[in-house]
Amino acid sequence: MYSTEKPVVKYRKDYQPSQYLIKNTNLLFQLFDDYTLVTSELKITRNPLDNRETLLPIELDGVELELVSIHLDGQVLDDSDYEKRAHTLIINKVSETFNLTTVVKILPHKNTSLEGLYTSSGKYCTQCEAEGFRKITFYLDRPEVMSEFTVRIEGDKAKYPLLLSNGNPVDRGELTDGRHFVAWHDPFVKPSYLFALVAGDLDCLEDTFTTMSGREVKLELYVDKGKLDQCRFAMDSLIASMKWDEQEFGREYDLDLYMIVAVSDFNMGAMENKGLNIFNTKYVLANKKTATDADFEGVERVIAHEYFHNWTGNRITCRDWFQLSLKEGLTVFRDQKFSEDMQSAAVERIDQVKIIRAAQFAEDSGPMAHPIRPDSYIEMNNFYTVTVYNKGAEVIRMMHTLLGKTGFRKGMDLYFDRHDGQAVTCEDFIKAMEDANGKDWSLFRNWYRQAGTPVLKVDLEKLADGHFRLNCEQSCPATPGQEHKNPFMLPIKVGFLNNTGHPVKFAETNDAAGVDETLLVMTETKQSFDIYCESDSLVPSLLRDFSSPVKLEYSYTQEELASLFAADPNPFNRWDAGQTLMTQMLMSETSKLTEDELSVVDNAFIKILNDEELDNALKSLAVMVPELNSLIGMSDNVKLDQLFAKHKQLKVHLGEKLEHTWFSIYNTTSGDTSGDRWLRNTALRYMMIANDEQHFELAATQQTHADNMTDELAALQVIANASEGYRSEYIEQFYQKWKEEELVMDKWFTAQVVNDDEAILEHVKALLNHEKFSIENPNKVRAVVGAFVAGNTSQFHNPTGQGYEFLADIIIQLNKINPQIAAGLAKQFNQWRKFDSKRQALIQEQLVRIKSLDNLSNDVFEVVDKSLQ
Ligand code: 0A1
Ligand code: ZN
Repeated sequence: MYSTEKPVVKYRKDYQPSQYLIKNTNLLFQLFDDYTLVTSELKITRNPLDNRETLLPIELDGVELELVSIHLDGQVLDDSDYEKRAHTLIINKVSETFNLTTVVKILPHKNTSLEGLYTSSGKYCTQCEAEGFRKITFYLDRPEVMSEFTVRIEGDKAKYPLLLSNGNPVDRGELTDGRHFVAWHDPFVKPSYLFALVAGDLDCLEDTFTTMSGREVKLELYVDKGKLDQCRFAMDSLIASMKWDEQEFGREYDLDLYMIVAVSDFNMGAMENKGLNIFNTKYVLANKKTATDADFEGVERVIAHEYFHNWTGNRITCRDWFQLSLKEGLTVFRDQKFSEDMQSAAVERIDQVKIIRAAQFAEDSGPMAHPIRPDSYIEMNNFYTVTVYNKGAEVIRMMHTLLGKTGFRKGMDLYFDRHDGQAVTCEDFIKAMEDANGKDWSLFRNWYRQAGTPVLKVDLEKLADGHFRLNCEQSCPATPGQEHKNPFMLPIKVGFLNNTGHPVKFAETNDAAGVDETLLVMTETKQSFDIYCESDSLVPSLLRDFSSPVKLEYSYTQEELASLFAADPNPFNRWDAGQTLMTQMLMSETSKLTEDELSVVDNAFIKILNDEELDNALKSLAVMVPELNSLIGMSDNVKLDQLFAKHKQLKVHLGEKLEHTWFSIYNTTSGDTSGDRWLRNTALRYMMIANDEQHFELAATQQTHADNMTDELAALQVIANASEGYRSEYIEQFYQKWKEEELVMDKWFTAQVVNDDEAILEHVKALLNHEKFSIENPNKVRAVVGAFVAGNTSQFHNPTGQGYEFLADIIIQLNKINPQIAAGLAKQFNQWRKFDSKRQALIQEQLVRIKSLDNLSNDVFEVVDKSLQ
């Protein structure tokens, strides 16, 4: 919740080890209707790493706690022996080891921040990362303080038959007044952010997994009553993840029990609490009828992500929060690799890169730009970012690319051997990779130190027949607090096509045997690489698979891009060539696309669509016009009105020009696989753009008769986007069918807010009053507000500024209810300096309005303050 404490900036350079550690944590939770009592007994000792001369007063973190009693080594403490401040409890005189017992009263029912202990549809649950544990009890709430936890939960047996915490259940029994208790012990030491508690009445899907050493692990998946038919896929994904981590990294699960609980009210995707993951329902519940193919992929990915954290995050955790990418970048990389193995690797890679370009490049060029290992923060929750997570994963991927699979595995093995059971730093990880492979990666560390997206400029020079040279130059723009940048180590994967558009073999020295592809490693600002190839001219296929997270500049002609799009053997680069081709046209200075430009694209699309070798998922990706967010994210200066007009022009042209092709794809593609459904629905989208009245019936029939949510929703989306007419009938039909399924309602809301219509904002506002909407539920806020702001780019940026005012109103409202979600939305303003002066003034006005609020949370303050600097 927001507080009256002044925002304080914390710096990485100020890190000092905690003077005290907590060896044992013994907690008692007494759940009552209106409040909860938390009794905590802590065995505290001096940290052996501490080298300060004197023992300082111990300062425990605690926020919004009502202190009921406090004992030090069994003695009641006098008021003069301690001082309770807004966020801390300071005990003046303590010794090298002591026991501290506190009792506090907390109000989970009133906790709308969804941090600490709160309630969600009748059950209790917790979210402690990053600093939520301090809302539960007084504690040294920092990740390097790792403790052995014992937890006893007492509550009403009828309302809360299930009482869960981390580790293994060790005792249970009846109490008076219809109450009961369960006690838990977690044999693995852990930081407070991994603590979890759940109390409720839930259904459970059970299964087992036999580990590679033959131990049987019980798997339990808890969901709200009546949802068991939406759990099987999540369970199968968990089993697949457990197997994969054994095969790929030799990592076995350690406890005898693995529990997952799904809750409707959750700020993020999920949380990796030891042995008791808590998930947003969105990443658990899925069956064919209620979830789209994309939802299934999301479930599989997030289940895997949280499971992989058991080793990369829990067994080895972060020393301090500046090191967050140590666990997040690495775990995202692991979940990406898993998804690449489960799905199509190229499709997965394209999805990952789209996130980097649309969201991470934007963050990297805005006021909140930070290195993957940030140097400072006010509110840690603001740093669960695409930079720390996704760019962090790109940095790990570069290590993998440089070392190869075997070298990377060696590094991982050494990292686990050295640091199991410890709280460590990013530096420790790099060191393990270096030591295991005999490398010196001094330069590579710049990826951890420097913010900003490097620009890689390349040209190809022909020196003589058969002899070419790739000239590369890298630079990186200034970011807040970092004027000058040093060069990065850039792995650049390349291949070549010849002038007839065929892949060719080449060599890096005159006498070497030809290869299809090579990895160039750039370590300086400017560097050249010789290429030998018997061809008159070459088209380079650069940065294959996006081998470094940079912006590539190469002056390709449209013909060269079209030939890469038609024939690059690297599927990622093939897709990328199409995107670059369209991006160049859309971002050029002209106010309209020319007939020539349009026909280059439609011809290229025809070739792709007729390519019998290419699978339908890749085809669908290839024929998607780059998203507006991605175009905005990649550039520093955007003429929005011109961009919107050209973007629309291109889509309408492709719809109309290829209308027969889309129609025939729609009619001849079966809907049996996710790739088929994707392509068929892409065709439907283009057909509706071309002529929504003519094809309306088709969409309506699809919505009515679909036997899966992918098709049903795709139809609803195009219908909701069509011009008036019957639109409302089908929106209503969908509502009546699905109004009891919360997650489907989220889709229903979103489908309605991405309409290009000028009047849409009024409709968005009306949806906020819909009975299925709740401002306290983050999924609903994301479904309506988030989807409008991020998904309806043209109307959010409507020149009247009403979109901006609307967003500011919501941020102001959420600032009190859920600051973390409010701050996340406030980041949507961060791009403002890229736009025209009129829009800049309108956004600035809203930022100033937010900043002048009384009781502004630290979360929102940090975002708007940085944005205005
Ligand atoms: N560690 C989780 C994500 C997470 C982070 C913060 C949260 O609340 C502030 C909640 C969840 C993960 O990476 O999945
Ligand atoms: Zn994570």
